[in-house]
Parts: sequence; C-alpha cells; structure tokens
Amino acid sequence: MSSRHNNTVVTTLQHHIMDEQRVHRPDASGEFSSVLSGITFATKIIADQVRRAGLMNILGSTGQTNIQGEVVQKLDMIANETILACLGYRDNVGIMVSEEEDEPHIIKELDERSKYIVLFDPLDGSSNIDVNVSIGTIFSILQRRSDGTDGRVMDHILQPGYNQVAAGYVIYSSSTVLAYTTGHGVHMFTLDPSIGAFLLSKENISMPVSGKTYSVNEAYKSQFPDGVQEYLDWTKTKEAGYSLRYIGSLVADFHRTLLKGGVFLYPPTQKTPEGKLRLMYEANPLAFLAEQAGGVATDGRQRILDIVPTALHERTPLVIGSKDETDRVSSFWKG
Ligand code: P6P
Repeated sequence: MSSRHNNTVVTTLQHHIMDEQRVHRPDASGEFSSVLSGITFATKIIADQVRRAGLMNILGSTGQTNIQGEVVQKLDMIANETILACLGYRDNVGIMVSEEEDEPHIIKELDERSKYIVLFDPLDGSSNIDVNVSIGTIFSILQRRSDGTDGRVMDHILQPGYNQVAAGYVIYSSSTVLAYTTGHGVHMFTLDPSIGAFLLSKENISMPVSGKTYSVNEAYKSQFPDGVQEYLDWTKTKEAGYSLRYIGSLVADFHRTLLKGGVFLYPPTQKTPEGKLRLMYEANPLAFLAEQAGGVATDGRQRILDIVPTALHERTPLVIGSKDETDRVSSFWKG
C-alpha cells in the first residue's frame, strides 16, 4: 500500500506494517501494528526533543544515576517517559521494561488481549547528547508465554531472543531513521519532518557478508581476552588492511555495520567481566535485526538469540556484524 507525496509514490511505515501483517499474519487483529505505531509515535516526539535539546535547556544530566550506575541525562528521562506514555494506554501492551527503570512496568495483567511485552533502551548513547553525536532508541517486542507458564511476571519477560516478535531502533542523527523487523527482513524508514511520517527508504536490507571495518573501544585492549587482543593485532597487519570506526554510540556503530558491513565488538573487560551491553533491550533486538539482514551476533561463544536470560538488566559481551567478520573474530577468540 502506498501514497503520493510531492508527486512521488511513497510508502509510510504504517502502510508497510499493514502490508507486512496482511502478507505474513493475515489472521492478526491489527493489535501488533498498534504496538509498533505506539513506539514510532514516541520516537517522533523524541526526535523533536533531541533536535531542540540545546534550545530548550534540556541538555545535561539530571544528577541521578540509574540501575546501571550511569548518570541519567535529562533527555534520557524525557525519552523514557515519552515511550511509557505512548504505550501505556495501548490495550494490548501488558508489560514494559526500560533500561532506565529498575523494575518492569506492569500496565495490565498479561492475558490474551494485553499479551505484548515491550523492552527498550529509550535513549542509548546519551552521554554523547551534549556533544551532538548520534544517539538512538532500541526496542524489542515479546509476547507473553503461552506454554502454560504461571503468572510470574519475570517468567514471561525472561525469554531468549529467538522469541522476539519484532525489534528495531531509531537513530537520531543528520536524519531520523527507523529500522525494524518482524522476522521477515529488515526495512528502513526516514522521518520526513514536514509531514511527520516515516517514509520507506530501504526494504529487505542485506548486510554485506564482509567488510574491512572493525568497531571497538581499543582503549580497553589490554583488558580483553587474549584471543581478542590477537584479532586486534591482526587487523593492523598490512595483509589485513582494516579501518577502525568507533562512535561510542551503539545504535550509530550498528547502523553503519548493518549498511556497510564490518564488525562491532564489545568484549568482556576487567571492569565489565559480563560485558557492558544489555542483553534484553540492546543485544537481543540488534541481533534479531543482524540475523534478518544475513549477519551474525554472538557473545563470543554462542548465538545471542539463544541466550536464556536470568535477570532483567543482565549484560553480555557482543560481537555483531558481517558473517565473515564475526567468524574471523571467533577464529581468534575461542570464547
Ligand atoms: P564505552 C553508550 O554509553 C553505550 O551504552 C553504547 O551506546 C556504546 O556502544 C557503549 O556504551 C560505549 O561504551 O565503554 O566505549 O564508552
């Protein structure tokens, strides 16, 4: 389904979601698309706030720290509250989990109607806000378990990533771009602020199978596992000929890797022996997108999407990107 705008045929995100639903989930009641539209509506508001942050005196920190022990930026809280507000009144969302909140938000009892669980990092990379570096929102959507699990909320939330029904991110940069998957390819949309709509820009994205770009914070090299240090030494050899690109904003580093190929890695360090990045609302959604685009995502040993979570905010090491590149990291790092 498409429309005409500025004399060109365009496909909005809403149309695309409905088309996806009609083709792949004809029996769906449209509830799922209303969850996605709640998220995308929130990200339009966040994009506006991010763009005007410097003018609205909402840069800087709130002086608080979150469960991750990180300083909470004013825009973090605004983004968090925006998503909670936009999804909180959707009948079909039962639980929300935010990087900024210690505990899950139980909106409604999980039942056949309010069966969706939305997990999100409202504004990842927020330490970069004040220096105008790209930041992003990452989201993951699960459904309540239907295998007779009893009513314990955490049993419904702590599901492995292969159970996700959708995942995506929005990157707030020179333009605001949304990428999402429902398990039928990765599709990308660019926000047209003049009409407030996300318009299809890339459909069925395929991550290049290789790419001579590695993305890691090399300042921690001496703390990485030996195999990773050997990989990093190899990338600098003349025969390898790799480039290093590291923005320090996960969504931006992943967005480049998805489109151009290469590999992003955040191995364990002495400071973060379990890894720094969170499994449920960072690694899982990006791993779903990577695999749907033909890429790979592991924790150095196993597929990210196979990890059975044991805690809401658990962290994981992450190696994500082109198949050839992640395989090469694994060949050096025996996990
Ligand atoms: P480091 C931002 O704080 C973040 O969570 C990710 O967006 C980013 O990839 C990572 O941390 C950067 O961590 O230790 O390199 O500053």
